[in-house]
Amino acid sequence: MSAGLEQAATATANDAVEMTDGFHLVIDALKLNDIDTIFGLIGIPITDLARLAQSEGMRFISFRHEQHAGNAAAIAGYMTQKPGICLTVSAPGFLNGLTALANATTNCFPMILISGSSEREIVDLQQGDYEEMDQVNAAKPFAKASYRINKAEDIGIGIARAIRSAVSGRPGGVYLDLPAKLLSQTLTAEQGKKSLVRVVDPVPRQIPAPDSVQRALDLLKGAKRPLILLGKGAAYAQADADIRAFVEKTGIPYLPMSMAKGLLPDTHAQSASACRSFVLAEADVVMIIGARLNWLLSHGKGKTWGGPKQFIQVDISPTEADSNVAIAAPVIGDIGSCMSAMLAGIASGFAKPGAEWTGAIAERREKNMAKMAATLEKNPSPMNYHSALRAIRDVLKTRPDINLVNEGANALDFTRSIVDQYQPRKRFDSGTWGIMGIGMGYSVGAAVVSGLPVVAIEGDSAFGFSGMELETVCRYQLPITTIIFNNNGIYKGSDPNLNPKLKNDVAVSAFVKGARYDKMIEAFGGVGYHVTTPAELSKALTEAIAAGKPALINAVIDESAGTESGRLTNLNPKKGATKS
Ligand code: ADP
Ligand code: TZD
Ligand code: MG
Repeated sequence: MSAGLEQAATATANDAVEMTDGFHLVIDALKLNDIDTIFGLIGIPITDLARLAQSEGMRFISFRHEQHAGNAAAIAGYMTQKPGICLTVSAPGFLNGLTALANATTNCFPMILISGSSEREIVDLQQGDYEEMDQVNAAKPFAKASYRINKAEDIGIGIARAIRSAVSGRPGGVYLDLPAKLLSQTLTAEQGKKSLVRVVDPVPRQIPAPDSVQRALDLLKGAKRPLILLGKGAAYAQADADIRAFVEKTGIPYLPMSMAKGLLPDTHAQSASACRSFVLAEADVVMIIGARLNWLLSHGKGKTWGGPKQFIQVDISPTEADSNVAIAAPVIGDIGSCMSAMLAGIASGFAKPGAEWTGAIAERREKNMAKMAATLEKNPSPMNYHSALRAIRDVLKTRPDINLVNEGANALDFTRSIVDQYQPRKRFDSGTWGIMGIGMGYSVGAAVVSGLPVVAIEGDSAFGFSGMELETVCRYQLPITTIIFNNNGIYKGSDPNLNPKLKNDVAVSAFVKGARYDKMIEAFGGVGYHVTTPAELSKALTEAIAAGKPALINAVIDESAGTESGRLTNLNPKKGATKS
């Protein structure tokens, strides 16, 4: 070839237009919006998407079941105010992730479930494609929004729309459908770059109306027995300093909902947790910040709430007010803006509640705490929830930065009331649904996002829902210590089989006796402990946290120590007159 021809050929090659495709655009769009981690499980048609994410510098945390990847994404969203991303395959993978999406929506956690989907024209004519399902419509009732992107040039705007939907206003779960064909569509790199969108101000402040703030303050100022109720919305809002300042400047006693524990340290002098029933029944004005009057608060009425009272509700959702009972003073806006307006409103002074109210609370609090301390000091054999949790509480006191994941029935209720939290957004539990199965997903999400240790306190039943993710924990060498409260079953392991003719069957609540969950983690190279006393538990937990490696402590608990449904006995329907 002559020198001239050679030059011409090179010029043509250089002129060849640089191309991009759907795979790259999805990753570029996520990265452009500062999303650096995907939780998921690969397969057709998203395997290469996951590979590309990893090779392009994102973290792809690969799970054994999509529900747990989804739960990890949801808790990441709660911790960071950025949507957690879960990536799954079509139909069954999508459905496995959908429980987590619904749970995120129910708990107001921002997440995006992204699933690959099969050929539209085959799915819509129901011609039996591989993993065929109309995922966009299936997701709708369970999500805040459900979208499909059909054209590569819409990937930028589609992802922007999903992000904004997940995090703005009341946060929740968003479904985003990516048909297989979309991923291989091509665009010129230049067109692609131009199509990407960086979301400006994804969580815009929503300033409360000044008259709503004044109305709330007037009500609060006139109260004789005021109470502040902090929910996980308050923890999510990351307005920690203003919330604390407001509580302390007003001197009003407060109650944290379970995931709001630690927003102010549980040891705070104004915490009324130790006399919850008393303050709920006796308060005359209750200011709710980022909590809903749902079943967890007896819907704001009935015996729990005692005499007549008036409510102030601080929330981002205008329709939350009056959802269960009349709200005298709704303050609608983001909690950061609301609390700074409320603080400004009391800058010139606030008369703290009288000694009659605070004194009565202090008296009950001391009495209940002394009673609890006496119960906790006992050392029954076998261990019960109290003695085991005393040991755990004392170890965790030395590491207030540790993330605590908690699920079960008795294992949940006792941990919530016995283990103190000292920092905000460190407690993640069964939440609004009372769901079992969040354990390992939340643990992985919390460990990955925070880079800090996680201790998961799990009922043996609760653990079973996500137990296979121990392999994930070990694979990524995450500093997660899982403690199993092993009472051989759901609520109790001691119930009898009600039909002795079925000799090999046990009670509906019972599991294999003396199961060695510690050996499960050993199968994946983690460290297992089997403990039967508080001293052994304390030693194992201290050692496991210090090692910063995957560990599981099988803590043997008296199989008859629990109560049916933990503290929710009243929610069990009663058997009718028919003989069972
Ligand atoms: P808990 O279970 O702790 O009682 P809920 O999940 O029931 O809490 O309630 C959380 C509430 O917080 C929801 O009503 C939600 O709209 C609200 N919320 C969430 N984020 C914010 C925010 N940034 N500003 C104001 N309200 C918020
Ligand atoms: N399935 C799902 C997804 N969520 C649920 N809440 C339940 C079933 C019902 N359930 C509870 O509400 S608690 C619980 C179940 C099965 C387990 C309780 O047993 P545990 O805890 O071993 O986890 P304790 O310490 O034995 O009470
Ligand atoms: Mg159990």
